[in-house]
Amino acid sequence: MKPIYILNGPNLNLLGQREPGIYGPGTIADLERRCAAKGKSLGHATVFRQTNTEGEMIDWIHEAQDKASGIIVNGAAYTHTSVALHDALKAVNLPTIEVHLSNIYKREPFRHHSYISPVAHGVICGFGGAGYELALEGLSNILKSTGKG
Ligand code: CA2
Repeated sequence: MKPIYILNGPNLNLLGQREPGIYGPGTIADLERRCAAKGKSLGHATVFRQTNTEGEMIDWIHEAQDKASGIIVNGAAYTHTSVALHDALKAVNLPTIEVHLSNIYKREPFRHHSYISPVAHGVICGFGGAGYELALEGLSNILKSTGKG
């Protein structure tokens, strides 16, 4: 079975260093470990990556087309700006769950629009790192119900 790709956008490498009130105390390495453990418990390998560049994120989505069973994506600020991210996710047509640590609808109005949501199966936000585990459960159920997991 192909792994689930978990792709994280800009500045998420700073988790645990600043703004713990918004994003929680955990680091990106903690998040990666949590995802690997949750994935394993559900029978899925995970590939966890973070980038500060839009093009790299798009290259990883293209790579996922052949190498992944599904995608969990926290596009970070690109969520609110990137038509390119929207187009890439639409093109690869893999089951995709959008995740945000914070509740983007409780924050500034510029965070209320997502270019990812229209091409995602579902969206989870406001649960901190637990949202990634919920996304893994949801994606695992989708893959099992479609005979791909
Ligand atoms: O809540 C989320 O997961 C976000 O995707 C995080 C993005 C933000 O632009 C989105 O609106 C919501 C920002 C990630 C920046 O992460 C930081 C972590 C620690 C310190 C500073 C930034």
